[in-house]
Amino acid sequence: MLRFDVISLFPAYFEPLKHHGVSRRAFDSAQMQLQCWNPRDFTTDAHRTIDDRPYGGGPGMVMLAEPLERTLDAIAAARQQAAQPAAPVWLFSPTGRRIDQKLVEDLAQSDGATLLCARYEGVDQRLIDRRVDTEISLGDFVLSGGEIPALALLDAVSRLLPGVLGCAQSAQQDSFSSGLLDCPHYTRPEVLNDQTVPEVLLSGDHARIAQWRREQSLRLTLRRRPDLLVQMLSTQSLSKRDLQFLSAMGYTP
Ligand code: 4F9
Repeated sequence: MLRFDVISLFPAYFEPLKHHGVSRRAFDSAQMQLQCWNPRDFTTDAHRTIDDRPYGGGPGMVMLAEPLERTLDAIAAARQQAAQPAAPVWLFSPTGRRIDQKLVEDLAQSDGATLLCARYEGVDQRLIDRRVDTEISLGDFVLSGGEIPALALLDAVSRLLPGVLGCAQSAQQDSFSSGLLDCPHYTRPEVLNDQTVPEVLLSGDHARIAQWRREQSLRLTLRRRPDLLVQMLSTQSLSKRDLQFLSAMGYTP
């Protein structure tokens, strides 16, 4: 069972995940469990303070280490009480390592994680040094907090759990699962305004269709994400036929 403990000042963000779409099925089938923890509940002063001004001056506020530390202690105790194994603590931060499909796949095979969603300018570094195992990022942009990256990660994990997607194959055919970008898709009608469906997809020739899709994926990856091709070359994940196609496209590794 995948257990996630999410630390957030805005637990309401996480409710929709349990009630809608693909992720809902992961909760309904009890493959995934999510508990939210509000650090404000672990403050000790009358104002329930969770942040303060940064030492050294400058704009913004910094989240206090102590309420977060008590929250993390409560989570560790709750896991232990439920006889669930300890899990790593991840902090969402633009300075973290980029989240990719490999990280999502590994997480889906694990016991879960504690996800720390920070607000304001950040978290007291001493809390990070003591209690955070990994900092992870959704990309090179700044958000107002870690809630949305946490939702993205939880959604990505939920759809990999057995039976959660309508069709088990669809997860394997997505972008990145093969190391390449996904190919284009078409459905009815056969002619839309003046746009037709590629003839090969109507041919019923499954080998030709598979080859066309592979070539489309290679072409798109070459154009938009050549870095992914470099990665596939280094892991020898491209077939001789792939390499022939790419070199016909003018690609020289
Ligand atoms: C976290 C941005 C992860 C991108 C957290 C402000 C963040 C973020 N990926 N931005 N707080």
